[in-house]
Amino acid sequence: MKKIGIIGVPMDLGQSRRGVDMGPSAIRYAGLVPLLRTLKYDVTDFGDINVARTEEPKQSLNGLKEIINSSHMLAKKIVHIKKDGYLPLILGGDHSTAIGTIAGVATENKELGLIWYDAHGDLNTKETSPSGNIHGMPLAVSLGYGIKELVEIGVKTKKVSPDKMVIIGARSLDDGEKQLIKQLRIKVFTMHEIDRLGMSRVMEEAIQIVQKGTEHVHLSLDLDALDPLEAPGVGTPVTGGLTYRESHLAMEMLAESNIITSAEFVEVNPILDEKNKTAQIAVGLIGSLFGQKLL
Ligand code: NNH
Ligand code: MN
Ligand code: MN
Ligand code: MN
Repeated sequence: MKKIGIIGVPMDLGQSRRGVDMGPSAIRYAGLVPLLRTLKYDVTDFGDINVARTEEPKQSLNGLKEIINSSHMLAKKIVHIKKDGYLPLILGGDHSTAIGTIAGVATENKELGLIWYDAHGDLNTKETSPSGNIHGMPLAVSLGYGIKELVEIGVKTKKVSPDKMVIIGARSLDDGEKQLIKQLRIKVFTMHEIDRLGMSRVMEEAIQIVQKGTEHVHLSLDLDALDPLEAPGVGTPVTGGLTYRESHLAMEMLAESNIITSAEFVEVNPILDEKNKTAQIAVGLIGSLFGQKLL
């Protein structure tokens, strides 16, 4: 039986709206573990990473110290459960948690494929960020750009190569992010490409790109990739997003391709949600990712 290991990261210091630290609980309450068990997985919930609280007023890069610490803890925990044969499933928390997740799944000698499913690029550095929020930086950090203490977490500084990754669902990019995308030639399936080609074609192309020459592929799914009409419980909603159906199809195609070796679902904010709707969507998508089908 395949083993899945769940780790929660109650982190809300990477951005300025409180409540996303309750995301892991909300996803658990929406029935994650029982669902994965009905899908015949051996599931262990390893609980939450101990994220330090800070009551200081919000300022640019506030929470950096805490994010560095919890990213180290998360990466270490992931390495440990992987050794024990678990597929790591991480529940956020704001997207700064991806820094620790990717540091934990990246290995010294194997290339990591990466799918970044998000309304945003998360490709800012301290210099380009308009907000100073670290949750807008994790993809840049994983590519080796940005704050040194974050880039240096894990076995190597550059966890992902630009040619082994894709961004899906983008519709809000800052100037510095656009520049980095051009410079590194990152493949971005914006909402335009998804409208034009359809999610099915987009996923076929995405799967080709991320699995080429790699043995492990990580899915980083920010719930704000979905349209806020369907997934309102996120801190930085952007209109014109992906539907629940498109996202289900994307997860089902990943399940069929059998390439995903780790995943994270982030940015669920129960305070901004309507009756835990967004957490329920997260659980539905996780189900599809792990093979749930009607018949
Ligand atoms: N790009 C903006 C920033 O750097 C917003 C990032 N917000 C996100 N990213 N939710 O996924 O602050
Ligand atoms: Mn052990
Ligand atoms: Mn994000
Ligand atoms: Mn986002």
